[in-house]
Amino acid sequence: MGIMGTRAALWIAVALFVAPMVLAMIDDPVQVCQTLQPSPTLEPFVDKLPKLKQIRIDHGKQVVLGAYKIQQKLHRDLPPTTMYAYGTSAATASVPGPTLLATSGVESYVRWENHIHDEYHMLPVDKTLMWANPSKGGVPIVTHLHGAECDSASDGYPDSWHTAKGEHGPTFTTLNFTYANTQSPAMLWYHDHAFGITRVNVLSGLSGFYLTKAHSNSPKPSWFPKRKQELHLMLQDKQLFYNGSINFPNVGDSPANHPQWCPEYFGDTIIVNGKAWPYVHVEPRTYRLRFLNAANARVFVLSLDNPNLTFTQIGTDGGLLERAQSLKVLTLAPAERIDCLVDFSHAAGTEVILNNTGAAPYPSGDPAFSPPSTLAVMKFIVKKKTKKIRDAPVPAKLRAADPLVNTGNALVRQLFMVENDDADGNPLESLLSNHTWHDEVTEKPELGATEIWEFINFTPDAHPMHIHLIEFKALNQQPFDLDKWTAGECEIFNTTFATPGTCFTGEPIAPSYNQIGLKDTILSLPNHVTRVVVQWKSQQNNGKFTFDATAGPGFVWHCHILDHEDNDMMRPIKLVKKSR
Ligand SMILES: *[C@@H]1O[C@H](CO)[C@@H](O)[C@H](O)[C@H]1NC(C)=O
Ligand SMILES: *[C@@H]1O[C@H](CO)[C@@H](O)[C@H](O)[C@H]1NC(C)=O
Ligand SMILES: *[C@@H]1O[C@H](CO)[C@@H](O)[C@H](O)[C@H]1NC(C)=O
Ligand SMILES: *[C@@H]1O[C@H](CO)[C@@H](O)[C@H](O)[C@H]1NC(C)=O
Ligand SMILES: *[C@@H]1O[C@H](CO)[C@@H](O)[C@H](O)[C@H]1NC(C)=O
Ligand SMILES: *[C@@H]1O[C@H](CO)[C@@H](O)[C@H](O)[C@H]1NC(C)=O
Ligand SMILES: [Cu+2]
Repeated sequence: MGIMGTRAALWIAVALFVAPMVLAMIDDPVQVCQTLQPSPTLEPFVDKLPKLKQIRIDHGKQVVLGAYKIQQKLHRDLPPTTMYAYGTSAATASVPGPTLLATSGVESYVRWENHIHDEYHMLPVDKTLMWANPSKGGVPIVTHLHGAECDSASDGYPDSWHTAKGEHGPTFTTLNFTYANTQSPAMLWYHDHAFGITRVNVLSGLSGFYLTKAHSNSPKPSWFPKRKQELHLMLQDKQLFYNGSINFPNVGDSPANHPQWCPEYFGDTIIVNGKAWPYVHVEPRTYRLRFLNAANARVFVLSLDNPNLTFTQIGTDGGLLERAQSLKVLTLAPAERIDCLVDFSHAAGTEVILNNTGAAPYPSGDPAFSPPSTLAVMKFIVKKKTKKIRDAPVPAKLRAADPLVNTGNALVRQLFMVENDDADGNPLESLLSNHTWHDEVTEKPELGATEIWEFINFTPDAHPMHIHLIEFKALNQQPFDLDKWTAGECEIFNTTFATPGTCFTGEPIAPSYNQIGLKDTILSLPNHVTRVVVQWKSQQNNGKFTFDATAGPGFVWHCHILDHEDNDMMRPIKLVKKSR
């Protein structure tokens, strides 16, 4: 894998010679996994960063949102792109969908409707994978609020999908979702989670931001930048046809087994809030940048091309960090969020590019998936300094430290990741602990229990592991010798570093800078065991969920590389009542 196909090379050659006619060119209908025809060459930084619509949902009344088929211009020089999008009507639906504004501790009610009337999905759907497969056709969807504490009927369980024709999956009960909002104030996001087609539904546009702000009885810290200086940035990558359509492979790596499925989808065009490489004007002062990686598979490693600027990270998936950390790069895997401050006064009157140097796949990297176009994300145009603006300094301590968790009696779950190949060595599937989605439920935590989950990564790729319902915290990570383990020369299960015959090559080490804080998604590196502490309780109400978390179809844990999740790298979770 990895060498560019001759077809792709030819297209580059053609594109170079007839650049002015680029948009009149004809697209190749056959798109092979990993050798997609390059997108048209587009000038970066010509589109303004779109302002996202906001909808308050903290007033106790139900808000109705639908999924619609829309046309959206992703770039000045590109014809409109057909997308699936969330909104309150077909006319107002957009990618990203509207930003939903909730308040911590205040329930909100959203009815999620499906108004996509296509008989077939606009992107290729591989019917050999596990998938919703509605008998009457249509595009199944079910919306998941990523990072939320909510009952399982409102969690977007994959089998709770529904189509515009009213057909639905076996665990479907309602379109009317209730969000408890008992998670800490944080930036969550909603996105489709339909069984086996999440990768094509999210790539088509079905995602949006969901902000939970602190309740008014816990005032906003004075050092928070004002609303006007807060940007929500959804990062994605797409491959596009000359006619503007999304290019998703229709010939897979192992076509005899999976005609269309590819192990990871990487696009050469970077999209922020629905525009390719946008720009934004900023004042020479401190901004709060809240990043979300909503890509299928690409890990972004972000940096600013002005050495005077530093990211001050203040939060992650589940809310504020205990202490801020100063960083020159941010590593952001699919579904992760980073909340940070950047003081643009140190770059007044200049233009600053937000770069990406993340290897794709991460961390090994194949240059074919990181063409020069993927090195830039967006541009900040910083105004000249006219008057002195004094932004409040960030305190060293952002919030009270979390109480220490006693893991003495914690149940330890040893969970491992494998990638299986076909006879020719082409990727076939990715599994969790050797189980497929349909195997019996093995993760049945007791309500209120504290557990240690060990993600043992036997693959060459990093996997962003996501657990629904709760936020967890990284405990440590520990390197091991994969070659020795693969050769059967050592043991990893139930061993410690001190055990003779162990595969570990070192003591447990501290979590990486991108693993700290309250997380719902954590990048589990190859050749490492990543240990996290999971507490099956609410972040409010003394740990008691405001709903019965043991009721309904349950929850899931999975890899957030969407192409993995759709091909069996997802498992059910069924909470059970405390046994005594
Ligand atoms: C765009 O081009 C692709 C590739 O040829 C084709 O499959 C698709 O139908 C076209 N889309 C539109 C809207 O014309
Ligand atoms: C769901 O919401 C719709 C629209 O508000 C309402 O008509 C319907 O009765 C609700 N269904 C249930 C089961 O609450
Ligand atoms: C960095 O800051 C220094 C001091 O304010 C300034 O002289 C220099 O031009 C800045 N560099 C850039 C690249 O903006
Ligand atoms: C950042 O992006 C710009 C614009 O594409 C590019 O010229 C520059 O080389 C990139 N820098 C890095 C470190 O990738
Ligand atoms: C060792 O670990 C495996 C995998 O988690 C588990 O099934 C088994 O029960 C463990 N054995 C012992 C002796 O703890
Ligand atoms: C997973 O299953 C494969 C095929 O059945 C087997 O060869 C392998 O040993 C299993 N891996 C583990 C860690 O149990
Ligand atoms: Cu994965």
